[in-house]
This record gives sequence, structure tokens and C-alpha cells, in this order.
Amino acid sequence: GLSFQGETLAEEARANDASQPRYLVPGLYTADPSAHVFEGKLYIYPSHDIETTVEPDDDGAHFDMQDYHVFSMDSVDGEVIDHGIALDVKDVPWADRQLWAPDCAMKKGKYYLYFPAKDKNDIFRIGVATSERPEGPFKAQPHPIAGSYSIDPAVFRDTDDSYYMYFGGIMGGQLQRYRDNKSTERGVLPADTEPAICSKVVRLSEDMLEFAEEPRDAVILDASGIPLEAGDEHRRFFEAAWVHQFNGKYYFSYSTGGTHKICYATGDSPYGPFTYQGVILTPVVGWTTHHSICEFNGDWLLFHHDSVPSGGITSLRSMKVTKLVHNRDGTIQMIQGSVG
Ligand code: FUB
Repeated sequence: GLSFQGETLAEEARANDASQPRYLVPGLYTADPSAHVFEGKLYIYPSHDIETTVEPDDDGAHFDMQDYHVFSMDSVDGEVIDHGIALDVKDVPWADRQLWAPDCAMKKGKYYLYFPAKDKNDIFRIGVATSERPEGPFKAQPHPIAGSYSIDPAVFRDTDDSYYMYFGGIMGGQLQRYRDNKSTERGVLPADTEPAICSKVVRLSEDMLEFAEEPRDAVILDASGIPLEAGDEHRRFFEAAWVHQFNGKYYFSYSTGGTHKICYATGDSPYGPFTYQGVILTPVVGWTTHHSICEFNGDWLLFHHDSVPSGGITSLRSMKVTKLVHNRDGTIQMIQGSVG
């Protein structure tokens, strides 16, 4: 009847309105979407979630991903093209399992896919694979990046064409096992009143295949200039770093892990320090939250994921896109996640 038709039309209107979240790939579980504009199109580099018999544990063993697909779109409400398998764990000589959140960068017409995986000793490292095309296929380097550790690489191209990688994630991401870029005996989290563990930031080498220096801490300060404390679980960094630039400022955004928020902090240098500003995305359905931010055809977009389409299964996520708005004062308007 009429009301049914009314609902259908309302749903269609919603599907065509980019200010409402849009699930991008109904047929495949995808997460941690890193989006970039390459060759005038949107390219998305997500994790590829799969059903697994691996038992869930606190280290995230059930996030047992084995390959990456790359997606592209001509417009934010246009068709999403699945370019198929861009890299498979069996073609990465050093990697054993768990292809977690990747990112891609372009330099001089070449494409570099950065990805975390556990090596044969169950230690997360970050690898790089190269291609002539943004959609791949990518060919992995024989070894992980020397000096790399932990997870979630995100590569930011600065206005002077230097490239910086942000990386790290605590708990299952193993970042707590390191101090001063060295592995410690076991991973101990700092006491609640000690400074929080920071995301790492490192400039990449000219050839994009190595670190050009020792990774540094991307420190997040509170409004009075004091580093956030480890016990400040609603604001401190957990994983999923991303950096974008707006009006000359560097915006460092990240997940708070167990409090399930995407927050952001701003600074004047790609190295930070960054001053905490607020929440970009409130909690979504599923334990993890992970995003990217990019500008395309004059719109700022937030790519993220949730577990709504899988009925709430944390390791079966679906990526979505919604518009993001910077206010005139440089703050970002908070976006409501799928919880509440
Ligand atoms: O997708 C696997 C891991 O879950 C990512 O690397 C984290 O950021 C979290 O989203």
C-alpha cells in the first residue's frame, strides 16, 4: 500500500543522500577502509573480513584475514567496483597470518600498499608491496620494513611531498611490547597515571620502502599541554591512526579501543604534538572502530565500518561512507555511530 511505497521511497532517498552512511560492498565483509583520491577516483583499501573457525581471544585471533581487495568509485554515491584480490598472504614471503588494516600511497605514479601481518614468530610487522596501478595486483617485498612493528600503518603525504607513516595499536596490536622502538620482554601497559602509549610516526625513505629515521611518538596533549594519561581511556590512542590536513593544520585521528570512539587531535607538524579536540564518531555496532578521512570533489568524507550487516559479529564488518564537516573554527562535527 501507500505506506509501504512511502517507506521504500524514503529508503531510496536515504541511499542517495551522502550525508547518511552508505554501506559500500553488500556482498563482502570489509573493514578499516583507507580511502585516497588517485587518478581522479576514490580508491579504498580495506581489510577483508572472513568467517573463521579460529576461536576469539583478547589478541584478536578471530580477525584472521588472508587477502586484500581494492575498491574504486567515480563518485561517492556511484557504483563501487571490486578489483578483486590485490595481495594474498600466501604471496608475502615473511608473513604467516592476519592481514590487518592496510593503507596505500602513491609516489611518482607508483603505488605502495602498506600492511601489517604476523610473521612466523607471531610478531606483527609492517610490510610493503608495490604496483604500477592503484588497484594492484601488488608484489610484496621479501622482508617486512626494517625496524617496523605493531599494526595499522597509515601513510600521509605532506605538502612538501614527504611521506610519513603513523602506526601502532595496543593490546592485540602488540604496541605495549615496545619502548623506544625496542622489544621488551613482555608487554606491560603503563599505570593509569603514567603517559599513555603513543602512536608512532616516521618519515619514509625516498624509495618508500624503508623508514628514513627512528620512529617517534605522536604525542597527544590535553588542553593544558600535558600528555594524555594511560588511564584516560575515553581519549587516549588505542589503534587506527589517520592523518589529514585542513587549513594548514594536521589532524591526527584514531580509535580509543575499548571505549569505541574515533577521536581527533590537531597540531602544526606531522610529528605532533597534537592537542586533543574531541570525538569524530561515536560507537558503532561491533568492538572495533576504524576510519579514514579524505576530500573528494569538494566533500570531506569519513570512511568507517560497523558490524550491523552481519548481525553484530565483531570480526565480520562492513565498510560505509558518510560526509564529514569541518566547522569554521576548525573543529569537526561529531557523527553518530550505529550504537544509539
Ligand atoms: O581489522 C583488524 C584490526 O581491527 C585492525 O588492524 C584494527 O584497527 C581493528 O580495526
